[in-house]
Amino acid sequence: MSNLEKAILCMVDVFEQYATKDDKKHQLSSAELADLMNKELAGPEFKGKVDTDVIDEAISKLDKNHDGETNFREFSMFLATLARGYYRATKKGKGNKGKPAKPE
Ligand SMILES: [Ca+2]
Repeated sequence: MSNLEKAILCMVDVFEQYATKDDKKHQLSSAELADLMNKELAGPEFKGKVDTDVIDEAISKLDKNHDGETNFREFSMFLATLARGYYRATKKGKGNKGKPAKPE
């Protein structure tokens, strides 16, 4: 399997791993999301590169339909925002780190 295919499968697997911990199997509750963030998005290799503003922005956009739960659609957009933040931090150097993500 290609790296990109693996990445897509990983996104789905991680979502399911955390979303199925309570009765709502297709939604991440705030507790499940906090657990996911603490265990899956706290490594120094990632956190050191992506500006906390980008992470905060991604979290604030998470619950698009304001039902207190994160569905896969919302989760995938959250990951896209983080991926963009990581890309910008890696490709454009420190000078651009503090700026919010803009459409490209
Ligand atoms: Ca759930």
